[in-house]
Amino acid sequence: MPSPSALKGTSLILLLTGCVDQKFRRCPPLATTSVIIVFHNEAWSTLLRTVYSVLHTTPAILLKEIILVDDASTEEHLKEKLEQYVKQLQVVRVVRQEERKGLITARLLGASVAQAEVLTFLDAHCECFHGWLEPLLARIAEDKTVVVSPDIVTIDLNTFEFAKPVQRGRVHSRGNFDWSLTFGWETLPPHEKQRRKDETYPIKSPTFAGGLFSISKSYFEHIGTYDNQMEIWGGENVEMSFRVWQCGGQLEIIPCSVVGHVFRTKSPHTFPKGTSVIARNQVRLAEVWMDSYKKIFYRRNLQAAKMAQEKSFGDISERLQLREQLHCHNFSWYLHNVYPEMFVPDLTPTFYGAIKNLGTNQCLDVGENNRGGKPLIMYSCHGLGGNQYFEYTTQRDLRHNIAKQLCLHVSKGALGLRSCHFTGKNSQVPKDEEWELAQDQLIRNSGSGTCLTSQDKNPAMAPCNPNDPHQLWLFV
Ligand code: LR7
Ligand code: MN
Repeated sequence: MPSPSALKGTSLILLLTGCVDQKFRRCPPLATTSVIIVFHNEAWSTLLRTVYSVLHTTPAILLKEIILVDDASTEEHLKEKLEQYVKQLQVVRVVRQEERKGLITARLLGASVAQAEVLTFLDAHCECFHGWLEPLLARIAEDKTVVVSPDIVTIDLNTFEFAKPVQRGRVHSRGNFDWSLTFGWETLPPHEKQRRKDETYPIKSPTFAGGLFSISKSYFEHIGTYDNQMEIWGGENVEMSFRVWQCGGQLEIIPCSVVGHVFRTKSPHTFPKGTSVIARNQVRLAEVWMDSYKKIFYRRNLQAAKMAQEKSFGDISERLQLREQLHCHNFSWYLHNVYPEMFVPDLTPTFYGAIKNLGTNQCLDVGENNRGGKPLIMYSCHGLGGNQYFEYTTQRDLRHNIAKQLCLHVSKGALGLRSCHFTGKNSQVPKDEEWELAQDQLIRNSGSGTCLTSQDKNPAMAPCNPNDPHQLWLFV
C-alpha cells in the first residue's frame, strides 16, 4: 500500500506557523467536497498515492467522494483491477470517458456526476499535505466567487520526494502568462506583498496552473464550467483564468494549503489528432476572451494565426453568448485591473517578422533556448516565426519577444540579446538598445552608430556602408 510521506510524521515544516494555528468552524461544518481526479494511462503507484493522500489528510465529514475519471486509458491495470481495488475504499469510484477526448471533457464528466457542494480537482500524481483542504473550503465559505488553488510543491520526478522547504523557501509565487499564452510562475509584485496582512493571507493570481483547485459547484456552473470543445490538453487553464476574472470572480492561491505535484519534463501523452489541438484550444480562448489583443498572440504562433484566419477552430458562438450573458469585462479591463504589471507589446508594431539579410538570403536567428546572453546566429529563413521572430517597436527597440521581452543591443562593439530596458512605466530605451531603420535598408544602432551586418555567416556590427549587401536587411 502506498505510504504517503505526509503520514510518516515527517514534519510540519512544510506549513507556515501561522497556518498551523488556524481554526476552522465545526458548526455548521464547512461544505463537503467531491474530489475529481482525471487520468490517462497513469501509473498505479502515483494514482493510488494521490487517492490515499486525500483519504489520509481529509476529515471524513468534509469528503463526500473521490471520483476517478478515466480518459479512455489503454493500460490493463486501470480497467477491472482498479475498479475492484477501490471498492474497499468505499468513497472512491471510477467513471469512464469511453473515447479519448482529453482532460477537459473528462473533468466535465466528473463534475456532472459529483454530489458535493464544492468540486476539488487534482491531477493524478499528487500528494496532499496535512490540512490542505480546510483552508480551501473555508475561503469558498467566505466568498463563493473565489476559485482557490493550493500552494503547489514539486514532487521530485526521480525520487518522488517532496521538495525540501529550504528549496521552496518562503517565497510565494503567483501564476502569469506570456504572449504565446503559456502559463508560468512569477514572484509577487510589491503591492500584492503589501496587501497581504500576514503570511497566511490568500494571494491573488492573474492566472492559475489549472490542475489543482477547488470551486463551488454552483459557481462552476454559473461561470460556464469549461469550453467542452477544447481537446486533450492545454489552454483550458488560461481560458478559465481570463473568464473567472473578466466575469466577476477571483483566482487565489491559499498558502496554508499545500499539495505536491510531480512536474514532468515532457508530456507523456499521445495526441490522437496531433499536437495542433493545443493551438486550436488557444485560438478558441483568444477569440472569445482577448478582443484585439489576440493579434499579439497570433503574431507569435503562426499555426494559430492560420487556424484563426481559416476559421478552423470550431464553433465558439456558445462561449461568446456566455460572455454576453455574464456581462463580462473586456480584456483591456483584465490587463489594467488584474495584471497591470504585464507588458503589452505594440498591437501593431512598425515592422515584425523575420529579418532577412540581402547578402546571404539568411535570417537573423536567436538560436536554441536563448533567453538572453547567448550570441545570435544566421540561419535559413524558415518562415515559422519562433527563433526568427522580431518586432521593431514604436519606441524603436528591436525585440525578440515571443515569451520574454528580449532586446537587441550593442555593447563593446558586439551584438547581443538581453532583457529589454523599456518595460512601459517610468522607463526609457537606452541608446545601445535603440535602432534606426532607414530607407536605405541599413539597421543602425543609435548608441554605437554602427550597422548590423552578416560577417562570416554570423551577425555582427560594422561601420555603416550602404553599398555592402551584407548590411542590407528586410523584414519578411
Ligand atoms: O489526454 C489527457 N487526458 C487526461 O486525462 C491528458 C491528460 N490527462 C490527465 C493526466 O493524467 C493528468 O492527471 O490530466 C491531468 C493533467 O495532465 P498532465 O499532468 O499530463 O499535465 P500537466 O501537469 O503539465 O498539466 C497542467 O496543465 C494542463 C493543461 O491542460 C492542465 O491544466 C493540468 O491540470 C495542469 N496541471 C497542474 O496545474 C498541476 C500543477 C502543475 C503546474 C503548473
Ligand atoms: Mn500533472
